Amino acid sequence: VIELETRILAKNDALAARNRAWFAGREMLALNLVSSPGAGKTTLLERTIRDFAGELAISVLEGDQATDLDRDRIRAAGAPAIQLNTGTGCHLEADMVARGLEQLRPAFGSVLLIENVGNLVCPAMFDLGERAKIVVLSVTEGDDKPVKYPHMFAAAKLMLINKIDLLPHVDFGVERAIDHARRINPGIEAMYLSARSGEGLAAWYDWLRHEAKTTRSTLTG
Ligand SMILES: Nc1nc2c(ncn2[C@@H]2O[C@H](COP(=O)(O)OP(=O)(O)OP(=O)(O)O)[C@@H](O)[C@H]2O)c(=O)[nH]1
Ligand SMILES: [Mg+2]
Repeated sequence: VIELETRILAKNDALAARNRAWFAGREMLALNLVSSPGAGKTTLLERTIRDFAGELAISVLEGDQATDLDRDRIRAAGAPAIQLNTGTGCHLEADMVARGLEQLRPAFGSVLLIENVGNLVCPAMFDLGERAKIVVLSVTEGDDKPVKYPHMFAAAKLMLINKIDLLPHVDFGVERAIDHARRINPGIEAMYLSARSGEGLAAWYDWLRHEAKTTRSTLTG
């Protein structure tokens, strides 16, 4: 079993490297959004797409076991989107992303946001060729999640704590969650926001703008 797993991961890594080179050739920023089901990935994407209309060209690959529901939400928010259904699979793999890109045909210099299957475990192990993983943790899930699911928080560059509008109703310590995440990954960046109320979104938008800009300046020297 271990031998097979190692081979699957090695094959995926090779295909992810190909995606990464493809993004670099097109001066594209690609980000991989991961979280447990329902943390608010699609809601955050919808809002981000609407707020960046006319500023950044954003397109989306949507990963779900079943349905086109999230793809339709993203299209309604104004961005091109392709749905990838994994069936019994619990995560996206690099070859699915490559096939999705053939249909999506994202523009040169654009931003690709990949919403992974809702799952705090498996997507941590699969590189898709993205610049960074962004883990969304909502306040209804408990502030202990970073230490209980360490691989995901170790793999992420940024943690977005979502649904802070619900903080009065739950026992969630924002500082505690950040502490827990930094125990696993001392360098992880952290922000808290509400995709519903809009509170805290400005910091996320500045981060996204900065990443998009550095993608292009790194590549153009
Ligand atoms: N109160 C509150 N609800 C939110 C917020 N963000 C998302 N939600 C709600 O949380 C639920 C799940 O949101 P989605 O955006 O579908 O979550 P998701 O992570 O895309 O879910 P999957 O794709 O199934 O993994 C929906 O009912 C959203 O309206 C928020 O900031 N505050
Ligand atoms: Mg979703």
